[in-house]
Amino acid sequence: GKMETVYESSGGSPLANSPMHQNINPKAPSMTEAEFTRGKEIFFQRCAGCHGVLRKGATGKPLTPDITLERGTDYLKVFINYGSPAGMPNWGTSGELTEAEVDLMARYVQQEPPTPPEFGMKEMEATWKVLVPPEKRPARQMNKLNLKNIFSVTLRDAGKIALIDGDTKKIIKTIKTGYAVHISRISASGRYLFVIGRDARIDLIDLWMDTPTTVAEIKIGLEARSVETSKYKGYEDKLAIAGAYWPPQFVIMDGDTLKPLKIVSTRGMTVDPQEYHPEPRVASIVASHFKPEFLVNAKETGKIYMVNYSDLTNLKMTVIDAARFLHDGGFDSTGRYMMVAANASNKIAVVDTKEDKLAAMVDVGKTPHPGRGANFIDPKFGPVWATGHLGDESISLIGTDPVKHKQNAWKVVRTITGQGGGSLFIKTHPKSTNLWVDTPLNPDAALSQSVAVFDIRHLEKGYITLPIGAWAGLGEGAKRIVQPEYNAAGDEVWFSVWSAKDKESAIVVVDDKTRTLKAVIKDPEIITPTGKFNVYNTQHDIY
Ligand code: DHE
Repeated sequence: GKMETVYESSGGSPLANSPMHQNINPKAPSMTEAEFTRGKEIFFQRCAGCHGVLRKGATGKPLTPDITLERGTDYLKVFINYGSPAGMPNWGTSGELTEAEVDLMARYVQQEPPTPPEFGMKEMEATWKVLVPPEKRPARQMNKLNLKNIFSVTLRDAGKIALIDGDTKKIIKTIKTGYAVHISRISASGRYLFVIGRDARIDLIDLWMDTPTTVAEIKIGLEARSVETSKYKGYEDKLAIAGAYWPPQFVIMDGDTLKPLKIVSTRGMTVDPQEYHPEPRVASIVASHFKPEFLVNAKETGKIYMVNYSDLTNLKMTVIDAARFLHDGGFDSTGRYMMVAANASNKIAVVDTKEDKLAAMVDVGKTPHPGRGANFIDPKFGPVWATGHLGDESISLIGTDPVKHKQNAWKVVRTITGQGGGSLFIKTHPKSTNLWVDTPLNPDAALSQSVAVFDIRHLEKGYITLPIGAWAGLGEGAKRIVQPEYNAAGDEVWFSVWSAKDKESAIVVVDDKTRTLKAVIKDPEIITPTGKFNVYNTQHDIY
């Protein structure tokens, strides 16, 4: 239970403060208005990530009143207090919730779930700002920065990103963004940086200005995690897309102004059983290199939308049935196949972006969490894409070459053992022979504060661990090591040392060849660093 505790409680939800209709179920135990408000706040901060805003269930079980009323207050209190081996955190005994809060939440989940408001074109347009119009922007790069090797670093709890010069390891600038930034993506040309906050605010940053500057901004919903830009030939930098958790929808925008053009709802039927779902949240999005298409993963329905953006009026979408609870993923080394984790189904879905169809569903370990995954050549099995897991210590290597290694394609050809469960991200680089696997959510601090590294030429030899947390030389604190990311040259790998907001954090840079410490980046501005996105690698989907 502890792993998920950290994962889901790592920050507040913007939905907690949104106005909502309160519909008190007469059969449910009574609550005052103030208690209901507090319950709503705790639910959106701690519970909605797994159970969904409408409590229809996702990674966690459904918690609608038809179920919870039958269980009753006492049963629910025990469950909330102690958690379960299936992954429900022990909110009470871990000290995250007080006894009174446990009691309050047991009563709250027996009420009808309040529905947050919708967010359509009118609301988006009201938040949309073009701060520097395209005609006032430079026609060429005005600064002397080596743009290729800049890292956009999420400063999660500061609501900012830091642009760090990968050559000098100096902070170029920190930029105010949305609340609890989730990811950054780079336009096809490498000029525009898109940053999305958990509050669904997108900041568009122009890296060509004298100093990189936010040139446009919009909010596309109330909660979101993903943003991407058009990468197909002829559409470079033309369009952007963002996916929302609430309302469940995605929006296509102009790539240089963020003007919202087209909103598509993901509400509809699940793949299996085929039943209506009111809240299919948009998880990861990638841009096809083979067609003018975005691939949009809808978590709760298990559907993958291949959205053709060449004609927004006569929108064409190929809808692929994968499996439920799609979350994160990336491309194989050729860029043709998209690999995405259906995490609660313990599967990886493989989509052929040239043929627009499902190539395979591959069974892997418990709760795969690849980030964008890692591509390399297995000495025995040929090209593979790998994922680690939240739920176990295994790393699954899937064959990705249906031409020269047909017998291995879309099969787990090898399973290697990492240092433990609670892994979020795995990484290598075409120029490297190292495979890095983090374990930031492992309950054992010795594991969450270090990283495992395999030699991909000798996978059977197992891994060694590097004490990245200790190398950072920080004081007390969580010091979770999260998300390896390479520099443009592929000879350095960067790790976030993620501590609490009021504790010192750092970025540790390791020399990839010697696996030794190269630099520690510390600064009072480096607060809760999590994701790091190297411009060149993100632009070209290199991982
Ligand atoms: Fe993430 C990627 C959702 C918790 C750091 N995260 C993603 C993506 C999704 C997602 C849908 C894929 C985006 C894409 O590729 O288009 N993350 C969620 C959640 O719903 C969840 C479980 C809980 C929540 O409420 O947010 C969650 N994520 C976390 C964390 O706790 C992390 C470690 C710290 C944080 O910022 O909150 C975290 N997520 C990241 C990072 C990526 C990411 C660094 C991008 C990795 C990459 O290499 O591409």
